[in-house]
Parts: sequence; C-alpha cells; structure tokens
Amino acid sequence: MLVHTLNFFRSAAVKENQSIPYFNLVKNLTSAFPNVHSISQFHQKAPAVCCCSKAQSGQKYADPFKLGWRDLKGLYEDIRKELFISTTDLKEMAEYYFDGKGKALRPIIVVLMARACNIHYNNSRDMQASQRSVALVAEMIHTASLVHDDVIDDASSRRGKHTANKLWGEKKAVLAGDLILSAASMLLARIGNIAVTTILSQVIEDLVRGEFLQLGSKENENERIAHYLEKTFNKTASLIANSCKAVSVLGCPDPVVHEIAYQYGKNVGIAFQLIDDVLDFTSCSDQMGKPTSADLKLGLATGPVLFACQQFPEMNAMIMRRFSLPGDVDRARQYVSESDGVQQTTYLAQQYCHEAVRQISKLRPSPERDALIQLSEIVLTRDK
Ligand code: GRG
Repeated sequence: MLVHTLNFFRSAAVKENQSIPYFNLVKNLTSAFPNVHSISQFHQKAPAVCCCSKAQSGQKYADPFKLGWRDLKGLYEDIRKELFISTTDLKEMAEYYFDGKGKALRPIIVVLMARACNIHYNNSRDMQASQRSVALVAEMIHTASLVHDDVIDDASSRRGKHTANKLWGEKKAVLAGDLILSAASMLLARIGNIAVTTILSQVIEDLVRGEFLQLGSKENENERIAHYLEKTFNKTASLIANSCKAVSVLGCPDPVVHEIAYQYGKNVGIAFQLIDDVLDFTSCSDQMGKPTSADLKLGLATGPVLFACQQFPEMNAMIMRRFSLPGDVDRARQYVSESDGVQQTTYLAQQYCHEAVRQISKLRPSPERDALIQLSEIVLTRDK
C-alpha cells in the first residue's frame, strides 16, 4: 500500500519534500474529524494537523475569517446589487444563494491574497476596489456553478435548504445560473483589465471541462488517479488559483508573485476538494447541509474509493459500472471503511497544503500571508 501511495505521489507531481513519516501521519489523521455543527465553527476551528513550521512552534496566526471579513463587509448586498434584474421571479432565484449561508471561502482567500501581495510589493496597506471586485466575481462564478451542478446532479438540498432546481424546476434554475454568470462577466468587464478578464474567463472553461471529465471513467487503473486530480483541479482549484492570480496581477507587476499566488490557490483548492470527497464518506447530511455518500450515488469514484480499490481490486468492476447495480453503493462504502482510503486521501490533501504553505511563505511576512497559511490548515481539518 505504501508503495502504491508513493508511486502515486510521484505521478501526481506533488513536488514538495515528503518529510512526514507516513504511518505516524495516518495514525494522527484517523482522529482528525470531530463533530462540528455550525458554520461559525468552520471559521474558528483550531487545526488538528500542523502543516507548517510556525504552527508547530506554537506561534499564533491571525484568524483568516476575521481578517478577511474586514474587507468583505456587505459582500452579499454588493453581489445582489450586481444582479439588477427587472423580472421579479428571476431576481428572487438569482439572489437565492447570496444569503450568507455559504462559507465564502473563495472571497476570503482572494482578499487575503490581495493584501498579502500588496504588502509584499510595496508595503501598501490599501486594497484596491478592483481587487475586492475579484472577490465578488469569484463568489458569483462559484455560485453559478453550484446552481448548474445541482441541476446536473438532480440535487435536492444544498447549504441546508432546497436547491433552486427543486424549488423552481430545472429550466429556470439553469437560466438563473446563466444570469449570475452574466452579472459576474459584467462586473469583470468593469474591472477593465484584459489580463484579469482572460485569467478569470479561463476558470469558466475549466469548470465546464471538469464537469465533462466527471462524466467519463477511465478503464486503466493507472490513469484513474491522474484523471481524478485533473477533474479536481478543473472543478474546484482553478477558480481559487486564478482568482488569487488575478488579484496579484492587479496589485503587483512581478510575474514571480503571480505564480506564487496561483500555486497557493491551486494547491489549497485541490486539498479543499480532496477533503470534500473525504467528508462525503465521514460526515453526516445535517452537518454538510447536503446529502452525503452523494458521489457514489452519482456513480463517481473519488479519492477514498480509488485508494480503497488498490487494496480491494474487486472494486474495479463496480467503479467501471459506476456503482449502478443494486447494493453497489453499500458494498463500496463497506470496502472504503475497511481500507485506509480516507486516510490516504487526507494524507494527499495534506501534501497539497504543504506545497501551498511552501509557496505562500515566499512572500514577505504579513498578517494576511500568515492567515493564508492558517487557512490551509483549516481546509485540512474542516468537517463541513
Ligand atoms: C456555470 C460556471 C458554470 C459552470 C458549469 C456545473 C459546472 C459547469 C461545474 C460544477 C463545478 C462545481 C459545483 C464544483 C464543486 C466545487 C465545490 C467543492 C463546491 C462546494 O464548495 P463550498 O463547500 O460551498 O465552498 P459553499 O456552500 O460553502 O459556498
């Protein structure tokens, strides 16, 4: 199993030194998911797994959510202002998810990255209005993609409430998602920076590609993990990576800083999705605000299943038929629970977070830079 894991890390191009003893880590990680029941606790939870030297030395970081919210006051009101729509029911649908019930992870990362880059470049304490607009655009693209995703998956609940497709029907939900996307595009155009427009437009292509990748499965076992990671980048990490890059471009002319911002966002984004996939196995629906075991029911083999399959090759057939026979979903869950698929996926997420921390540590120290380091730990230890 260890050989499989290490080979996998090589093929997945996790470039960082792997200094953590594997078995100790797996032991620690098995107790890393205590029960948390409110969103505010997602924001405040102390890290259970350290992934940077500063945290190990006991030094205190700024709370990323407190620090980030200083620049995000009125975020949802401002987004709703962007959705100037005359048709009442379309407006109600488009505004439905901008109610403060999401974690706002993307805007938080964006404003922290903006300030970290500004301080790095010219010690500036000011955040530009255009950088804040990127935070709004990121949340709007994210929300539009959730609305469309729920239609594709025929999902009934999200963030603890009914999905738009269940309330208004699929056709109207698709149009509401389109509308949010068009409002995001207009805001992006008003930023008036061609490089930023290009960077954030790439995200939309990546989201669509990610969703397409998810529709297909790989017969070849060796290709499956690469396929899974590519999908993970496209569906989740591209938005975070490119939003981070966009604010760095607005704040600083140095391409080295743009790359640091991008790499931080990419690595944290992949880790976030890997943990999301773990939570689909380890969390309960109330906690997540959406049904769990959803991936298996949709026929998707995520990290925990792919690793479990290395231990139990009999899972191959189930993966190929996308868990479509009666009993497949329960059997796959059982295999996952008897394997160390969850621990290995969490370990992999930790490697990505290490890389994120290594990248962001290249910036000049600032409370915002340290909050981004702290955030990478929260991503690892979150349980909703
Ligand atoms: C319309 C832009 C657009 C895209 C169409 C449907 C689609 C292509 C892409 C789906 C992308 C998607 C929904 C990825 C899932 C990403 C993810 C982990 C979502 C959950 O993020 P959280 O937990 O959600 O941050 P909250 O609710 O907290 O905002």
